[in-house]
Amino acid sequence: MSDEKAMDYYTAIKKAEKQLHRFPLISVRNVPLMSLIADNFENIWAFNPHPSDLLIATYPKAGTTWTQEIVDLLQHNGDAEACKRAPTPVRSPFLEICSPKPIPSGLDLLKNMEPPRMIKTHLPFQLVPPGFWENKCKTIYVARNAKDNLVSYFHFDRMNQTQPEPGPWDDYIHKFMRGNTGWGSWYDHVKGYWAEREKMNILYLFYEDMKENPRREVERIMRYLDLSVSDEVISRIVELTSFKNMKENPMTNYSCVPAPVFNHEVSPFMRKGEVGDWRNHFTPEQSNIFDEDYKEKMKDVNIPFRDHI
Ligand code: PPS
Repeated sequence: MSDEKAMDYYTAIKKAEKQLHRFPLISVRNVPLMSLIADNFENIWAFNPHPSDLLIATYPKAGTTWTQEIVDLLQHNGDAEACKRAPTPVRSPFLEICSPKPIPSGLDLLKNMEPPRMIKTHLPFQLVPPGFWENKCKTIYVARNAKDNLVSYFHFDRMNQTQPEPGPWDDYIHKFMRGNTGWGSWYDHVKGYWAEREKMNILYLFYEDMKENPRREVERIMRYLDLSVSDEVISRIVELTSFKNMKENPMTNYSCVPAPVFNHEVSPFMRKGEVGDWRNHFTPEQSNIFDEDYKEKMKDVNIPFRDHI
């Protein structure tokens, strides 16, 4: 079953090969989105989730896949085989993603799934379809410190052949600071969900906390979802969702998305999975410029980000 589903997805991408290229970004309410998403935004906005659906929201590269796997395992009492029924983007559709046919869009996949569904989005808070808040859907937001998030996004934009070219590293830093990357400003994104977390009952997690103490964070997710699994199952989930295991697992490592979408030879989807890799990329001067700008942009909030643990 799982091989079949992975193969459907893989084959659809191969079939769409000629229509795939690096799509430009188009502004939707001042947020730059991949043109295919921008063109279909009305349908995305109109999506009406079921109250039992769960939303996993992140700025790109903040720990989405990791959280999706933890949630799926929690919902299946740590059953690794059950969670190998299909690759991540089939088990947990990406709400706004649109691709040339025959690749199914996020909405296509959702249409054929019964609630409760686990839905991924990178949309900033103000662009999330209002049905999620009207129906009081549970929402997990994962945030990652700006510098590591930027580094991960830079490598992803190199390997993802449907996103704009990242260009040289130094230019990319400025692009990120200006909010000129897909899904817009990291600063506005993390602040948008932070401001709404209490009112909308959003579980706001940090990638660094998950790295520091995965067990504690898996337990937090479990409580938020009103689930209860044994200590032994928690230990198993922590092990199954280690970076090493997820990198080797074909259902979580995005090998289901081949070139010409993801060119894993340029940079693997499961790249390093570390906190502090930014130190291997930023020069001291780039770091100072970034920090000055960061202070200014983040002066109105106190979100406890850590760029090392
Ligand atoms: S996406 O494309 O936005 O859905 O990507 P996303 O899953 O949010 O982020 C990918 C980064 O998360 C790392 N990752 C992990 N880190 C630690 N442990 C586990 N289990 C794990 N799974 C994925 C992945 O390696 C990317 O980060 P970088 O820094 O590029 O390695």
